[in-house]
Amino acid sequence: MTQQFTAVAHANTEKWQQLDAAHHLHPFTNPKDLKNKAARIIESAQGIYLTDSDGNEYLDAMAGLWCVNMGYGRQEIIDAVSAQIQQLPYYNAFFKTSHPPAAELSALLAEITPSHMNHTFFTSSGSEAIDTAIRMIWRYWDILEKPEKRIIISRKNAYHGSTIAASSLGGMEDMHKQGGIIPNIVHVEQPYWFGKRCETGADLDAQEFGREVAQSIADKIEELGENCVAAFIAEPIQGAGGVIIPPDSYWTEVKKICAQYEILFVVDEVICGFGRTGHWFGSDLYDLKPDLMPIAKGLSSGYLPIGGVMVSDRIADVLINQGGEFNHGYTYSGHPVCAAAAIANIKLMQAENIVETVRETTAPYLQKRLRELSDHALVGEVRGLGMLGAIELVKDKDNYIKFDKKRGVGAICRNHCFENKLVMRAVGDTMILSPPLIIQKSDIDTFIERARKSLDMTQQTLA
Ligand code: PXG
Repeated sequence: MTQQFTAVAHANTEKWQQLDAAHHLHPFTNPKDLKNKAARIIESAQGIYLTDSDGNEYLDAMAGLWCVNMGYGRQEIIDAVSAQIQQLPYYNAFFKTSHPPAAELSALLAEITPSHMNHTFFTSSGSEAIDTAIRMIWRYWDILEKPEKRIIISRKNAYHGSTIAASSLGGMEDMHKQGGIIPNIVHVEQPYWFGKRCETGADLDAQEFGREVAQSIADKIEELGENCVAAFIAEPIQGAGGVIIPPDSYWTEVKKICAQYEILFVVDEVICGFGRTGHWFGSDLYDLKPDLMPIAKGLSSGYLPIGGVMVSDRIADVLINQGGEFNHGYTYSGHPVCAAAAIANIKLMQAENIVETVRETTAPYLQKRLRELSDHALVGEVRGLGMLGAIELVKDKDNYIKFDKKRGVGAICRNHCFENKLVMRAVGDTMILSPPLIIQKSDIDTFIERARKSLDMTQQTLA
């Protein structure tokens, strides 16, 4: 029986892989590599586990792509989506119309986001939210008759999405190489202490480094001229950049700089929002008081595509009372079915007190167990906060020496993770994790066991 099942499963796997290889262009993938090595076909999922078309079960320590915060198969979200799609599958928010899900979700977001943020502009993704934020920033300064304020300062190695504007705003060089960047975007240093420590070989004080990197923002504003700078954008903790947790001194200093200069402060909460750090938003954790706050991913736990920009009262007042029409919007802004998924997701988070559970119970346990991996010969640093973590793989941990990038050590480790039924992502040689917020202590034990085994196998492969 089992043998028969496996044979059928394999036949299906091959069928999907062939169709996929013949017709599907994948995001951030070398298509030639994928042609030679067939895609893994994920067919179903429950809780924090994924099942592929051969029946293998993987612990998903990435929550999909940092988004399935409440886990897979949540009936409350499925039911809400199903009811809404029958009631009203689509209507728009243009031309002075609205619908109950968009109205209810915007009110719910006003309740859970920082108290000075009470308005949302809806989008279908994080990238669209970033584009919307850029257009809002420029609109804001135009309304205030300061059209020369155009430049947005972002950080190297930041990821803010893949549209032309969002990839420009991001600091990923490999993306910039393919098509350049739009004007009026500049990048400053990221607060990546471990990277700098390895790069310079110098014994670097983390707090001093945090202050220096923050100061580079002020220096850049001075260099460009305050009258030309429109905004500074940053994630509370850089996610796709490698889970970069700044030294405490960094945000203390950046907050002072943002208050000192006449610029808008945009906090990208696409990954850190909705409980990921053990707080509703990364802005709550660091008390950031953003002017604009792009959101997506965890807003609907990834069940349906929805994002948005939260707008502070100060900015909303200008846009609403002085601005006139904002010539911007998407067909699917506030899509009723996506909004229904987001409402059900947020209500589920509230009903299960998931943010408190993460903060007080499961995240401290994850972080404690994660740090046990520091004793491994390959591990140069373990860092983490809330349900975010990073494991730096290095050649010589005592002397802070990284591997040659060409060896692809992170990719080797990620492949061993798959063999051990674990999904972790590699950013260069940094293994990163962002599990569903519903992960239990026993699952965390399983994660650590599989992660250590994968590290051992990586070490053997490299020997
Ligand atoms: N801001 C941040 C901070 C993000 O992480 C976006 C904006 C764009 O969101 P959309 O919904 O347009 O993808 C993101 C997205 C990865 C990975 O491999 C990360 C993201 C997307 C895809 C892959 O870590 N983050």
